[in-house]
Amino acid sequence: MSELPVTPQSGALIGDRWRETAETLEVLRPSSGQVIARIARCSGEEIDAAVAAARAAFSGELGNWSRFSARCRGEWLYAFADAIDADADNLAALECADTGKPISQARGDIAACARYFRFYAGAADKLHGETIPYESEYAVMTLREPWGVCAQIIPWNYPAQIFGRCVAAALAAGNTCVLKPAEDACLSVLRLAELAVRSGLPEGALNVVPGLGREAGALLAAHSDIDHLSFTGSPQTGTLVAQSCAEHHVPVTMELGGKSPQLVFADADMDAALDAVVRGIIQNAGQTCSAGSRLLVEASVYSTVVERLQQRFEALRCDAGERDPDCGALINARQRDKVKALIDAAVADGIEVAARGQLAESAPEDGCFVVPHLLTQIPEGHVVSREELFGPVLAVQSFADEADAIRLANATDFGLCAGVWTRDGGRQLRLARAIRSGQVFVNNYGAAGGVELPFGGVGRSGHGREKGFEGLKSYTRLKTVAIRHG
Ligand code: TXE
Repeated sequence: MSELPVTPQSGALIGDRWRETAETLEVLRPSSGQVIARIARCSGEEIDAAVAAARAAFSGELGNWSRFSARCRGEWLYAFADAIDADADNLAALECADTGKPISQARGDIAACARYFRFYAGAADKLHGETIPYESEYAVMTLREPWGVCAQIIPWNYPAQIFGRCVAAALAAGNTCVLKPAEDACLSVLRLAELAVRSGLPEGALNVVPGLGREAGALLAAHSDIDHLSFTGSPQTGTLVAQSCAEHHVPVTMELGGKSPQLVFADADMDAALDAVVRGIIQNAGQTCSAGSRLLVEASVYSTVVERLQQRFEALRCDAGERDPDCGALINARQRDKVKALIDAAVADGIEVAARGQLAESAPEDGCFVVPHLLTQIPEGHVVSREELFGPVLAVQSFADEADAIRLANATDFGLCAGVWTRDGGRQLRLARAIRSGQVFVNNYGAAGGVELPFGGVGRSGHGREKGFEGLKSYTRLKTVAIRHG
């Protein structure tokens, strides 16, 4: 297996320095289990220092970030996007080795990261308040102000993309950041932070504190000197983080995953729908918060759809990400064992494995692979149709009519995305309104990737919006100013 193209930083970025920690953590390549790097294991000392550096940079005591106008911030973000593009090969190779995802998907993630920086670069000087008509002797306006120090706790499934989503928006709005990447995959984030410093980001504007969730993550969430926290991860950890933030009345944005349905009606463009259904569950080996992990099919076309999907699933191959397979490895042995156990439990409950993909002959022996599974005969309310498995496992159910389709689509506590496949315009609108989720995609399931599109959930999928212009607004607070001029 190829070595890493560049050596990632093994410390924490605090101010403009990389600080080594007393202890470090091993980083494993998911496709082989081999150790590929060591990263910092931050403790209270580093978290305090990082928050202090971000605070000093925000208040103007450190660096000159606080003196940058919105236009200057945008200019820096544009320059940084160019630096990401120039280093795209290294970044993609790190992302592929660290997460196990196919190299073409890793390249797409790095391109998306650069797009976040360009989108928010252009948006930085277009964020403004409003004037509000009031009594004649008053002038009333709203101001959009940065929160201050923004903490960001991000997961391992899309490290570079989520870095772009959170950091670009927060910096564009004038905040400073302390980011805790996931211990399971953070090499691209460390490289991006290194490039940010080299691109002239003022000292303290971005601080990166790798470490364990229960140590570095918990300490950051409980810190009394952060002004906002954005979390992406599991609902369980999200609850703990939100509870810590509530202690200091710190506002939070929570992006907590999903159990998103794709609804296929008999009148759909079947080729397009089934292509998107397969892509929607195998992308990143199903470890995607917006994965279309439930397929709801109109009863009259159910058998045909299952048959056509069987052929597609059987043709899928898993291998090391560097070989650019259909499906890469899962992030670690824990996730692999969890997904396998859920499949075994489903089979024990009478659920049928209608088709499965295969491991390529070249796949390394000790990799964390789970081949794609197509599950049918699912009893209503079964865990595989309610809970996030976070693996390449598609649960198929049938529905009788539109009302039944809506009932099944909403039969989960999650509400992140939904795909609706029908040519009937009235039905498109009715379903878009009736489905309880943050995003509904009609006759596509790819638009979720657009950095311009606001993204976030309802219910157990979380709250608040990232991406798009809404994402920029969520990194500001609104102040009302009323001037009585007589
Ligand atoms: O997530 P965690 P895990 C879901 C997915 C997956 C499950 C478990 O279903 O199977 O979560 O994955 C940090 N205080 N998603 O255990 O724990 C941690 O270091 C503060 C969905 O990896 O939520 C990492 O940086 N922080 C998801 C981040 O939280 C803590 C993406 C996410 O880890 C912490 C990932 C604590 N006590 C998993 N404990 C999505 N929405 O896309 C951990 N962390």
